[in-house]
Amino acid sequence: MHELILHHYPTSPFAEKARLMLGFKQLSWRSVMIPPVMPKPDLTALTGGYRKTPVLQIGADIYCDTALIARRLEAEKATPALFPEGQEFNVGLLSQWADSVLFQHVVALVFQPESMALRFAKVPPEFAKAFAADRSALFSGGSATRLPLEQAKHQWPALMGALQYQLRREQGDFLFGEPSHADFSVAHCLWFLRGTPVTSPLVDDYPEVAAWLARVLGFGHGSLSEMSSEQAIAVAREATPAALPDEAFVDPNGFAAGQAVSIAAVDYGVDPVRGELLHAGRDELILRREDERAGIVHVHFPRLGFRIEAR
Ligand SMILES: N[C@@H](CCC(=O)N[C@@H](CS)C(=O)NCC(=O)O)C(=O)O
Repeated sequence: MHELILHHYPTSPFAEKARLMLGFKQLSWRSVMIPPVMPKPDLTALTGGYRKTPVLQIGADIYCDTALIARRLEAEKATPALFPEGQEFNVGLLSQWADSVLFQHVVALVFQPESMALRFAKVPPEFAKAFAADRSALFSGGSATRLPLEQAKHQWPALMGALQYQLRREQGDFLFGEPSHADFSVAHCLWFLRGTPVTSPLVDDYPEVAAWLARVLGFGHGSLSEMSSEQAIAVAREATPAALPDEAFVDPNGFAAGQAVSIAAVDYGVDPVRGELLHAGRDELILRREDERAGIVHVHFPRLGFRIEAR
């Protein structure tokens, strides 16, 4: 059995979502620190070009995007469930809304000048400059657009009001009563806002939401120990990728198993990953690639939000 290895950095909200899901399931994992900006040569040796944070590695299998990481953690340890029975559709929809719509609002709010001045108060000015250039490159070529700050501020009461209303009505302490992937998808966005006193009132002014957030953050991060990025690459090189899922290959656009393709996110961070398409299941795509440092790896992507192109 291979260890769970999370490639991440402390201030990443999507990484916080993954860390909290690991904590919720009380899993043990290895923590590999990655740079918050490009280049990330040790990460892309594993992913083949995907640069977003976080990435989960299990031996020679590399999982991109927290929507897929959530499913992989569920397969690793079924209980407590991230997708409670009967709530799978609601949980999936709310998570998708949080990771796109809610997150887009949060990015506009966090990146406002007063909040960034505090966030970057202790970093060298060169880093702040490199960070701004990196994030503008991150958004180039994708479908995601930046929400203007005024619009994000204007819409915020409607988003938080809806959350507050849902929490008041639900029997239980979480968005759908019992905890689910949806709680972690909303929580990481609000955790990000808590980063400075400029944006924290956007959460703390809503008492039911703040109390719920404390419960979600209370799951913690599970038990972790550090690993270097070189060690993680060695783990991949020495491992054999897991057997493919026992599920029909479905591709409505006519891509076939074994075809040379590239797979990329659609919204932002659209760097393509090239390889051989091994699997196209209902929710997951798997690409085989060979890397001179990491050896043969299988890179896994969610179907939703990613596209396949012929090479
Ligand atoms: N849909 C992705 C979004 C991940 C994402 O946007 N992560 C941010 C950090 S929170 C990122 O990659 N920023 C650029 C970087 O870390 O290089 C997921 O669910 O994992």
